[in-house]
Amino acid sequence: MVADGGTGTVLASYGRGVLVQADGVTLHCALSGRKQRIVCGDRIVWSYPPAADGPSVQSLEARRNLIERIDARGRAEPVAANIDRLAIVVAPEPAPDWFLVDRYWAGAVLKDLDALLIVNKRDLGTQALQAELRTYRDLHLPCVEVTAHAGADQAELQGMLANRVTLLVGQSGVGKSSLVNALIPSAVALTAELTRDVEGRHTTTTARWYTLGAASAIVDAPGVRDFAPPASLVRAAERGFIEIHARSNRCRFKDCRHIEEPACAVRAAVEAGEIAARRYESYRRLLRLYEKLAP
Ligand SMILES: Nc1nc2c(ncn2[C@@H]2O[C@H](COP(=O)(O)OP(=O)(O)OP(=O)(O)O)[C@@H](O)[C@H]2O)c(=O)[nH]1
Ligand SMILES: [Mg+2]
Ligand SMILES: [Zn+2]
Repeated sequence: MVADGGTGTVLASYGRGVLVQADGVTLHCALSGRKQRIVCGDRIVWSYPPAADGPSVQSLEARRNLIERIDARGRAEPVAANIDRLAIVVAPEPAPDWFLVDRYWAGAVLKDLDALLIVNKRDLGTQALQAELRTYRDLHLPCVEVTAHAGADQAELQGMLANRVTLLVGQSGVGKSSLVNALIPSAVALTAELTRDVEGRHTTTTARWYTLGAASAIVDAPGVRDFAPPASLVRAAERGFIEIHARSNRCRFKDCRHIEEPACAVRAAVEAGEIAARRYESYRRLLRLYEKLAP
């Protein structure tokens, strides 16, 4: 007996419909009425309207948060909703883009999400990454080294992902979908081996929710290049860098951008080696990006 309505969680959102998990079953629901923008992680109310071909979404419950990325035209585009934590995935291969990692972390801080750095493909050797990992560990960003490949012990990662909804982000090819498959053997998330686009890469094209337990889930998002909060938050760049934000109240000017202002405590800290020069450069790049995008 199939229920004729209820609440559910959106596992994935396609152009014209959504995949919903409701009471242990998975349903395809059409979008009804006005154009609803529903994303992975949304909680919705669905029903079977009389005389309809199938179930449809009736309403959207209030979101705890909405994670957006910046699309190619600089506009915010929703990726997923109701997320607790951002897991930033890097690997020895492809070589990490640490500026992108900083940007993801800044995005998490600004959305009040916990953040976690997952170093995948440990089997390839992570020696070359240790200096940068040290920077993050010193800033108390949890870092865990794992491998998604068969037989690996995922207990530590599983423990870190428990009781939360975690969004996996990171460059294409670092192994986000492979991690999903390692953690949830029944998941069949599409990895580079299983599907390839015409250029032979970029396998995950839409965010997808995978339930891990009663209170935990992981969301596999496409390998996005820019994942940042909306452009209206120019001053936000600073808040996203915890060590820069912590020193900004010691700058002479309250609205110091830490670029060329005199008596800037942030630049002094960079010169003294208390703030990593590369993190400061990341901050400058993010600030420039926001200023370019700002209306
Ligand atoms: N050596 C090694 N290779 C891995 C590991 N995890 C994943 N890979 C390989 O890395 C490649 C990319 O993995 P995917 O899981 O598709 O990467 P993704 O991050 O989901 O990529 P996008 O969906 O494009 O964002 C595949 O060829 C995987 O087999 C690992 O732990 N070790
Ligand atoms: Mg993928
Ligand atoms: Zn300053």
